[in-house]
Amino acid sequence: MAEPTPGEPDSLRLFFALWPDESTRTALNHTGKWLHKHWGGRRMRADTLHLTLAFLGRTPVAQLDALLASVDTVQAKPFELTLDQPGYWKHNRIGWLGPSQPPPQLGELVNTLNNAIQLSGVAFDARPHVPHVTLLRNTVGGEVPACTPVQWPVHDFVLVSSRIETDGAYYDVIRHWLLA
Ligand code: 2AM
Repeated sequence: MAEPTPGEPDSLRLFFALWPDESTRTALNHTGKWLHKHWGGRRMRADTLHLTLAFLGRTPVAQLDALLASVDTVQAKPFELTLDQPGYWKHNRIGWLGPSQPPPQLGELVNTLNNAIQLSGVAFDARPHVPHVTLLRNTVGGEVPACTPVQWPVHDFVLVSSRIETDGAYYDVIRHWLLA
């Protein structure tokens, strides 16, 4: 089990995500600029763009080894994700891009991951998964414009630790798993 290190936090704010390759990141960022012209708000920094698979929230560092070992058993194949649907949530003023037709492999990956997290003993509130990449915060939304789809070849997923700073969120990728 991981021992707490003096000066290090004893818990981390964690989530699992699809993390874009450079060309997908560039395309997502381009779409973010375009959507910002329509809807305004605050654009997400390009280096933060991702699609959350499972959100754990504050997790004791002492449980990290068990979590990693359990997720090491996840088996899933690479797949192609088409993000073609801009959307807006009024309750949190988020503007996002998602798949109008999520591929079955995405749902299977989320389910397998949820099971692995639960088996690891980490307390976890699995909510229904709505696949989306947040592009804008504090946006007013509006008419949904027709969008050039972003093609995302998904080959891996990652575990991310997030720090909330005054100027936004900063993400550290702790580990990545290949889909094969
Ligand atoms: P959001 O972009 O829609 O806000 C890091 O905060 C990531 O975890 C973001 O993708 C965020 O989604 C997601 N997230 C934050 N809180 C969450 C929660 N309670 N349930 C599910 N996902 C959450």
